[in-house]
Amino acid sequence: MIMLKKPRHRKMPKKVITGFLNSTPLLSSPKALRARADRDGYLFFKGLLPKEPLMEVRRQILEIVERNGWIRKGTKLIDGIGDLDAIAASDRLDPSLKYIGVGKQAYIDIQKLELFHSLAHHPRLIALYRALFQGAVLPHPRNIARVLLPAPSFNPTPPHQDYIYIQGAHSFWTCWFPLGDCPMSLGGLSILRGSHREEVLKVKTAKGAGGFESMLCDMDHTWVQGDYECGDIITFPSHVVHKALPNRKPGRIRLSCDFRYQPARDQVHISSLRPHMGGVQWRELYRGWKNKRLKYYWKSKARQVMAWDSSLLKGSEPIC
Ligand SMILES: O=C(O)CCC(=O)C(=O)O
Ligand SMILES: [Fe+2]
Repeated sequence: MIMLKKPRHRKMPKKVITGFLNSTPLLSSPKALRARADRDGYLFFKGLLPKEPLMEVRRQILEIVERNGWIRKGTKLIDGIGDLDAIAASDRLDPSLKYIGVGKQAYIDIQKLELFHSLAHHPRLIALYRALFQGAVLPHPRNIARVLLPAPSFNPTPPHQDYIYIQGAHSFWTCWFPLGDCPMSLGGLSILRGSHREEVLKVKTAKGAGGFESMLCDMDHTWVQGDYECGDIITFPSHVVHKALPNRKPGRIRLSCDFRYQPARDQVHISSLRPHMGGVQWRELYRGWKNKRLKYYWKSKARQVMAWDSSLLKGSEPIC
């Protein structure tokens, strides 16, 4: 009789804790802040950003969503409640909904919002990264807005490291925050604590933003998840594994920003200096902006590199 070899089920991180450790009390002590980042691989700040501009960006984005017919009639715009039938119909026509949450043209309209991009330059964020990098900060101009309509084809972002998508320097950090309150049930970001010490991990193809999932074999780290209120941010270095929780609120749209920052002294890949998702040039996005300092600020700061390791984005056979 032939004995079939049993597949080895190797351990995947299973431990989960709820509640992010608030690092706000350490803001005045850069050394302690860096020590905590070094220990945990993430920093969460309660109420770092003022709510007003975040809620205004939320409103401006939802206006675009409404113009596309995706808001349920008779609901308050600011609540962000989707028209499920209209969304499902668009979903069949425009594959962008699966990847970026909204249709391509709607996303370009969102990318044109000056206030959205201005958030990345908030003095509190710049001061935070200056303290972490101990030097000048380059905010990447390729800012990402996620407007996750409850489309049938939509899947939550799988566990991944941002380095594979951004490259350039390993020293960049991601900053994620919701536009509005984001309880766990709406699908906020969850972090694999301690994964900042991992190398760049192998990936396999997966559903959800990015299209690849990190293979987390034999890892003993703990997932940290929690509720976010408008104004809270979470930030982490480029090797940290993170994922989105599923959105369990029927019809609710999850809105969030993700921005990237790196020491200005390090190199940056050219793709980080282009508008997110392409299809448009900065010249067009910048049209009508009032604050000149938000436009092309990166040109004089960024040390560009071209090298891109495409092997990091090749799905391998699952090995665990
Ligand atoms: O918001 C999400 O679902 C994913 C965000 C993310 O992966 C990031 O901020 O790097
Ligand atoms: Fe990410």
